Amino acid sequence: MAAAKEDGNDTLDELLKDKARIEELSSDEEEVFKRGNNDAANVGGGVPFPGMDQLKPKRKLEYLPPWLHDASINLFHDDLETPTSEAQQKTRAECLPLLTGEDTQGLELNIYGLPHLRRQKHTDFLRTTFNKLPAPYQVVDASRPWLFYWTVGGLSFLGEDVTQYRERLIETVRPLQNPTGGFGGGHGQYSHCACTYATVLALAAVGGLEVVDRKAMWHWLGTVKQADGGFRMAVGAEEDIRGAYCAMTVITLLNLPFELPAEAPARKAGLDTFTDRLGEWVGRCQTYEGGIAGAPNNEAHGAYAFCALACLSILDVPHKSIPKYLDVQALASCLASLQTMPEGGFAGRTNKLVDACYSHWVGGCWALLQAALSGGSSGRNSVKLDDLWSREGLVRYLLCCCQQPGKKGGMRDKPSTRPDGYHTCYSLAGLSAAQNHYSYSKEGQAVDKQSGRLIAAFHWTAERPTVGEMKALKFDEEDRVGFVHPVFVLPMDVIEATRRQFAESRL
Ligand code: FPP
Ligand code: K
Ligand code: ZN
Repeated sequence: MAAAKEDGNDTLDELLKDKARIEELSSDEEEVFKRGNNDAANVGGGVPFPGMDQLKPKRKLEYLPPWLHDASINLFHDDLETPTSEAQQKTRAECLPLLTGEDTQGLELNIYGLPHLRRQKHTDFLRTTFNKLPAPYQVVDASRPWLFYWTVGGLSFLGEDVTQYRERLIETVRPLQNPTGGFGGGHGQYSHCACTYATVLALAAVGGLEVVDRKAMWHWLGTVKQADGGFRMAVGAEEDIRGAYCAMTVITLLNLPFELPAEAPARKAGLDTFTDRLGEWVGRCQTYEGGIAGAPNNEAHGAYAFCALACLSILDVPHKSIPKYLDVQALASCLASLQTMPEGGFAGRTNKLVDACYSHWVGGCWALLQAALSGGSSGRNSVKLDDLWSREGLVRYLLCCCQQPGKKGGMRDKPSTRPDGYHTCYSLAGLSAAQNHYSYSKEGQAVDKQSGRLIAAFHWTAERPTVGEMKALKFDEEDRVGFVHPVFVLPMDVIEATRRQFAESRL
């Protein structure tokens, strides 16, 4: 290949003259390329982005994906200016120099010019989220278990041993557990599905689940199950899809009976189990856009798509439950449209901005959809969902735009925001989804015949990328995040240990 100059400082014009390179491009790419040079405004869609024409990629052109070859082109520019379009242009402007290498932020780069994963810095950052927190964190006082999960989850994705936090975490969450079952966000607070989910995951990560009162948990979950099949977040609180996913996760990981307790109010409406009418209720959350809303008739949001797909993947084997209750094609096309250009990450909803946390909430959906469409056949070659989204785009967004440079580390929503535990945890989970392959085993069963446990979600396998795939996505083995369970969002080995821990447990 007629490569760009070795010093990597070629201007865009010099690179454009590289005829040999242009000849290697597909005709579409070539079209975009030429538009940049000629009368861009006359060609449908491609208009130069104001202020961006000065941008000079420092990285070799061959290492830039086609959509970044000419950063002055804005393929999706619309002349109508609104607060939404202004916010998008601002985001585009803050991301482009980091994506192209115009601004490397002083990060250490790999041979493709992409930043390495700052493993040690992110580890150090996550550890500080276990220290005394600054005053603004007061607003998350009722979400303390989330802070525990994001920290130990994120650390474990980075390959850290988090069992050192076992005793401390057990003693911290003990007062959050209510004698009537479940965990609240703080001492004296009502039990809540999200806090309970986060506590159970954090405890699983450190190997401390024996502190959970399983019997009380089962009774409490019976009080939030609704007659229409869904779950409330707490007694008397809103019913939404987070509740369904959180409750089903807790039931499965702790091996609680899936029959409802005798006193559960939903029994009066004729329900017998936690799973009754659940799939139908999840199906009602799918909207006209194809995406999933938090509850029937609400706006679709990518984060709820993950909750729906993961919940259905607990209910039954994904190739049965997902197509049974959802229009998979419509959902896949809706989620594909959430990957933003030119940033490469995902937005949470139509016409909103890219945000690193959706790397997990949306990026994590692909493995579940893949399993839904693969009909129980494992492996990467069955149905090619990879054609619907760009792993390369997501990896580049996370490594270039979302790593906090300098001393601090941690990962952030987008360059203009500050890193936090939530975005660090879910950026790493999303990076793992983009870098690795997850598939559902052919032999997957919904229910264990002997114990009656819901085991559909325990049949996932993970595979590392090949050397060729890592080259194509332009990251090195040292930048690879470990295997994150596609349904429970903890390391795969933690989920296997949890499955085994409760395999023989009865109430
Ligand atoms: C909008 O916020 C965000 C939502 C409506 C939903 C967020 C839900 C989650 C992140 C997942 C919860 C899952 C569990 C398991 C508890 P916004 O308007 O600030 O963001 P946006 O502009 O990106 O939509
Ligand atoms: K957001
Ligand atoms: Zn976010």
